[in-house]
Amino acid sequence: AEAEAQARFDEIIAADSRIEPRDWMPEAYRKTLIRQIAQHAHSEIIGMQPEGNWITRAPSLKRKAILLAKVQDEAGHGLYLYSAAQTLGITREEMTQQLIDGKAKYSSIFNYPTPTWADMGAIGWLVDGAAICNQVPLCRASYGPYGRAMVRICKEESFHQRQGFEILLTLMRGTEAQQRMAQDAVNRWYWPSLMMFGPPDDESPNSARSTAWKIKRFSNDDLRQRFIGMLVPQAEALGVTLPDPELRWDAENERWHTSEIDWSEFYEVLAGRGPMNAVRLQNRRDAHESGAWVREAAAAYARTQAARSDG
Ligand code: FAQ
Repeated sequence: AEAEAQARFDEIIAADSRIEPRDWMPEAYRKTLIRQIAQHAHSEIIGMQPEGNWITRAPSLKRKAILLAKVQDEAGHGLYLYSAAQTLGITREEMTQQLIDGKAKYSSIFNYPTPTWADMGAIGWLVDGAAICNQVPLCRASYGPYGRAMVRICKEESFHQRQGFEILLTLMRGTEAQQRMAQDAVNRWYWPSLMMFGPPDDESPNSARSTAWKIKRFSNDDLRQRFIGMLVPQAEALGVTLPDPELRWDAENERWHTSEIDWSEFYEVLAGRGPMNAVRLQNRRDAHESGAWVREAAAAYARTQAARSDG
């Protein structure tokens, strides 16, 4: 029976069709999806902090309303993604516990500080830009609930990217000090945004299987290349410089030639030693503790409602 179920699974994958929660799936496929979707959800939730830092200090009412809406979208993405992971048999409580215990990964990018308003522009342009490059192909991921969640998330991410670009454009059309602030933010976020795509292909242990299962459609390095290709004309339009003196189109090999990415920095951040790891995790723990009464009240309300409808 197991062999038959495996054959059926293989057929669905080969036909580019979708695996749904009630379908049989190999345990390793289930585990890899739980890993990736939970990490993705955690990234959205932790990812609210760097920008949350500027909500009370946004330079105008309009900017504040836009930033609030964006950070709320991130919360929404986190919740969809936790729900998608739950269809695979893990609970929201387990995932939350793993995050606050420091046992779960989330994107390296959210462990960098946001000292200036221009960081809101750079995050929208670079971080959401990288997120879109990575996530558009995930709309076709073989697991139904994940792929479908990605469709709406990508639409919202493109609004996020435009608003970041527009913040930087406004600063670049402003005073010299504003232009310097924009360029400085781009300098700080550029390399970490390239690291969002994950380690180089020859150091990416999960890629081969995830590609065979049609969770991943492009390699980490291919998506990184595509992202650089998207940035170059946009940087020109903005009038900012991408902080890589070696960056050029290599026509012979049909790829962008770049300086070496500092992978030791990436692995340090993954090991919990990035500039903001400890702060991000502590804030998440504090928020979880101070929200305990809400969870208790909601559970008590659910119990009384259930008791009433029984009677
Ligand atoms: N940070 O073998 P691979 C957002 C880990 S966007 C931390 O290549 P895989 C929107 C990886 O987990 C950000 N860890 O792994 C937003 C693995 O460790 P494990 C979230 C990383 O899975 C914008 C190990 O390295 N997006 O939140 C990173 O095949 C603005 C080996 O790597 C997603 O999560 C990293 N950058 O490929 C929100 C997208 N890269 O698990 C707020 C979905 C790699 O074996 C504000 N995820 N690692 O212990 C993916 O597409 C994939 O998981 C990759 C990694 C491409 C990230």
